[in-house]
Amino acid sequence: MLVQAATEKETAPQNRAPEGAPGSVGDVPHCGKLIVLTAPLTESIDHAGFFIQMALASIPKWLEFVLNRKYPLWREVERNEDGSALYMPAGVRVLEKSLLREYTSDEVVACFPDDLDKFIGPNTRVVAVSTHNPLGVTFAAGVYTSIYGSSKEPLNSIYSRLMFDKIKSSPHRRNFQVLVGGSGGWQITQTNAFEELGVDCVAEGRSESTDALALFRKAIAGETLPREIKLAHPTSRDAILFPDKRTSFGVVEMTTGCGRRCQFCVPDLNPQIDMPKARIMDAVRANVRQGNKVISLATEDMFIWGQVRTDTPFFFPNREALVDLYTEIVNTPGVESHLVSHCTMAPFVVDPKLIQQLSDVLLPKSPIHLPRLSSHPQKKALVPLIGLETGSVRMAKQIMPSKGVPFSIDDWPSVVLEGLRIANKNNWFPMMTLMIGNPGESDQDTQATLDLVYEMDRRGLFAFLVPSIFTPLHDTRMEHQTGVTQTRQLSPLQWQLMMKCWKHNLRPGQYSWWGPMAWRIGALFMWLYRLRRLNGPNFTWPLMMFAGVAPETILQQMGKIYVGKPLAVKNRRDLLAALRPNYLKHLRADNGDLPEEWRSYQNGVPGPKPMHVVPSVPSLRIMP
Ligand code: B12
Ligand code: SF4
Repeated sequence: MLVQAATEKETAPQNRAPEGAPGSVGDVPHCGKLIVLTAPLTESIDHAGFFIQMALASIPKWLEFVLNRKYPLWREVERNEDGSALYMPAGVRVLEKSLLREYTSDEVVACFPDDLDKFIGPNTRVVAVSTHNPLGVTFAAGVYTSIYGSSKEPLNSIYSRLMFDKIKSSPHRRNFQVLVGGSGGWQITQTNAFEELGVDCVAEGRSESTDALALFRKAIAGETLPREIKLAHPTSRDAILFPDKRTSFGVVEMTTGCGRRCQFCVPDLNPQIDMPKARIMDAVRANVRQGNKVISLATEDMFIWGQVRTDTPFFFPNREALVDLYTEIVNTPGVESHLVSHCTMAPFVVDPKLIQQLSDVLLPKSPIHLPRLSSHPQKKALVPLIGLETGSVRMAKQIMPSKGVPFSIDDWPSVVLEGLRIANKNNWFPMMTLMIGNPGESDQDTQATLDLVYEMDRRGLFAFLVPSIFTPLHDTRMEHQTGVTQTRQLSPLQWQLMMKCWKHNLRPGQYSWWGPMAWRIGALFMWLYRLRRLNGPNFTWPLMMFAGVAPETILQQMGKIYVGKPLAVKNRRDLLAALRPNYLKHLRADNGDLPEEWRSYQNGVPGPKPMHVVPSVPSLRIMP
């Protein structure tokens, strides 16, 4: 029966492995598991922090030696006794949990790409791949490989292809179907890489859905699958599944969706949901039980948690709930470190006390040390990912009109600078992404962003600025728009913005005499050797500025670069004073800077300022 199953795809219509035909490699060697789950190695590794994965997504093959030198063990992963993966990206773990509602643990396995041969056998009917960024065509990933290399492929893509080749060349390939899901599946659809990678179906959406289970049933039955399928996103908190197995970097979902509605954003298309604290904590404990020492909550904006579908707009953070959640996480026995993931800038301005209290809780468990920047006794720092995207109000209005709510997008540069001031004061040094070459971007827009970056420098503020070229992401409100598509198309100003960001990023390293010098000489050498041909003439002067061949003012006088002009910036008090009256009641008195009208709006009733006011606190809600 097993031999038959191995040779005749059409004779395996069962939903499960046939009776008495164990799918476990432990029971019958080479039999294979019915469903094998995997993810590219570069997306599964669980050490050295988030940054290694981001680097793997952004650098070309020929620069792999840099990573190898810094992290010689980065390819080493840990396995369970049966050879399955000890950790996997959260997406694989949720899919696994979803499948275990219908299949037994003998029928489903999650393994690293190197171990696929151990688990794929004659009984295998589905190999399901979860991927974040398989072909490197997303923002910030493609751009750096095209700046530095002849190939446009980041390492992540190279390792993904190795994994797909392995699946494709399996001797059992004709018995199983290859399903791909996860946030990067669209890259395969958009580049029509089905044949090349040997993929039968790309599923977009969540694995909790009944459609997902139906898809697996179909695949196991050997039925032809659609090339592309959409899977529904749960609309309630209870419908979200939480894995009870270890995830890479201890990723546990905190929220889905966002609510700020940026036009280019994928996750914002999902419903805004904040997960129940009890279930987050179960997943945290499960991770620790299985040896994870690091936890990270997956979210688009950590500050909306605890304020979704309450009487208060989500952009006024629920301070008590957040501090309570993070306190419990970092105090969970076994949690040695915690990494913050994504958030937005406006909450720093809205509630600086929240930032201060979170710093008290989170800094001691942060694995990130920035000795030149941090005022923490152990030089610890928090590095959340925040989208800055543009300093041009005109452009921001087009692509992200609600990015800074409750503040008007007209005040976006001030929100960024004031938020960053509060962040830095509390030892938060965000990694901020910028998009260059947005559709319709003019030189004035690029100059406005340069003004903002120069103003950061002038004010001694620091964020790691990560510029990328605009990438129209699938299904977003901007998917049919094109901006700059290749680095050679970048204008001198756009190149200058790119290089100015990296020059700014070198600032913490400028304290040693040799650091910046080595970097700059290296940059000049690279330009001579390779980059001037690759990136064209518009790259030359921005690179000279980066390398510091002459002071920027001289380069400006020579007409080679643009030096940002000083910005008139609103401080927190001015920003609050410009808020819509109906938002005032959500401000917290202990942060200070309150506008005159605040007290009269405390009860939601606009009116004259009362003579005698009893201090009141806005309604608070702590998550159950
Ligand atoms: C945590 C995180 C990271 C972490 C850890 C990643 C990891 N390997 O675990 C770090 C910081 C390292 C990271 C890095 C990057 N990230 Co990231 N990351 C996230 C984040 C916040 C959460 C991901 C997560 O675990 N979610 C929870 C799980 C449960 O969701 P999921 O993976 O989507 O899985 C669900 C479904 O997709 C589906 N599913 C998953 N797999 C499969 C498989 C099958 C067969 C099926 C049917 C269904 C299915 O079911 C799951 C739930 O039911 C997301 C945003 C988000 N909210 O998704 C961004 C996000 C995925 N990242 C993104 C990007 C761009 C990157 C980088 C390229 C950034 C960069 N330039 O460096 C790198 C790439 C790293 C790499 N190795 O390739 C983008 C992806 C955009 C895209 N693909 O087009 C996102 C969406 C952020 C954004 N705002 O746009 N990231
Ligand atoms: S703030 Fe970030 S997550 Fe939210 S919609 Fe904008 S880009 Fe998306």
